[in-house]
Amino acid sequence: MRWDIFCKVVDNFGDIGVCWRLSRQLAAERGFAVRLWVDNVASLARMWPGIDPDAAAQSCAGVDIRHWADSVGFEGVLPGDVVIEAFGCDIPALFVDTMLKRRPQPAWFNLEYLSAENWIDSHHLLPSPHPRLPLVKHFYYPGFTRRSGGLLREARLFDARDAFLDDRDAIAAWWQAHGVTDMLANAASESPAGKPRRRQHRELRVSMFAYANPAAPALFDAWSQGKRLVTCVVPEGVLNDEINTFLGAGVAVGRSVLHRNLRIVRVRFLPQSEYDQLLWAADFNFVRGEDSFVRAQWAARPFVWNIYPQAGNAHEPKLAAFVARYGASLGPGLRQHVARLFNAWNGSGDIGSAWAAVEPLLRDWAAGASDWSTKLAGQRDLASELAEDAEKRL
Ligand code: TRH
Repeated sequence: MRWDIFCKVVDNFGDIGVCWRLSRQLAAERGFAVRLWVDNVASLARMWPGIDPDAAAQSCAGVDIRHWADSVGFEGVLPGDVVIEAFGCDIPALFVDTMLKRRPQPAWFNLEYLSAENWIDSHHLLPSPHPRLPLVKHFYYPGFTRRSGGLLREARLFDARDAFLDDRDAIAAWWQAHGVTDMLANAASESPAGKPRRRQHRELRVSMFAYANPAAPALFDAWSQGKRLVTCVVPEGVLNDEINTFLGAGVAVGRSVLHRNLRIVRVRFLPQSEYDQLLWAADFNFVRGEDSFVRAQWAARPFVWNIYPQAGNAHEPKLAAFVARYGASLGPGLRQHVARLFNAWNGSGDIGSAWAAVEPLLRDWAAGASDWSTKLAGQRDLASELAEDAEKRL
């Protein structure tokens, strides 16, 4: 099958992050010819090495990438068998006209944003007739239930994750390559008694990807005053103001700053596949938006989600729906503390005390996160569901 996937980068990296991941998977696992139209190739180039931000057309990872510039007229462009309009991005009128003439007509989907809310199930695959033309597109809702469109998950993802996690040398090399040195090993060997540190004083490694977040300096403060060393790895461009507020200065890429018991390490913005490795290697992940939020769940580690803030607090029911669904799979003693932490990180409640309450439970949470990941993987993945549904419509 030939696919056309259209993506407009509204802001941030999630729109193109999702479209790129879907495109790569359809090409690699199903052998489909995928043409990805994106209006901002530069943001794709930041998350995948070897992509030329200025090229009008190029091929990478088996995907035909096209710059969807205003000047692209779409005359003579033949639509594929399947057309994906990501996140309601409005595909070009001329392209839609050509879709009408094509036989069979392409299967046309609007790929929607992910939500854990219940209404997703009844809206998934609902038809949306074109206002002028005899063409129908269908809403495609990713989600956490079998009745939804599922979540993006590559066929070999868990194998890759587990192979990485089984290889201690690979993990150590990964940290080293990203400027995270083993401070506690040094500290133990230098200590006069020469004794290894007690277990509860072990270092905690955290990755942090978040929106501008007033809770961040307070959490940094709590960590810096805690008993155990926290290493917080923050990608380039993330939480600049918050780090400045806390330290009184920024941290340059490739550098780290130790403040009492908190070490902040600034890494470059990683390629998408390396970002997965960060999520796997860390003990705890802070993620945001849509794609990193899903990847943290496949990483099977405890995590906190910074939801994309929407006008009129429209994101609040979405956050509550996920917290309820996720919490239901964790033990009763844990779920209230996890909910408190999610809420505090999203602006409601005190982050320092929320962290203090959950920290002793991190082992239980790690076990719960692993169960959650396994349970979710029992659902079919989004690319497979989508491909199957498209085939039925052709
Ligand atoms: O960048 P985001 O905030 O994107 C958001 C969401 O999609 C949101 O729902 C949408 O409305 C808004 O954009 C417009 O967060 P998200 O979804 O996690 O996307 C980040 C992408 O960047 C994801 O594919 C992972 C990738 N990434 C890297 O490749 N390297 C990195 O170092 C980091 C931190 C992320």
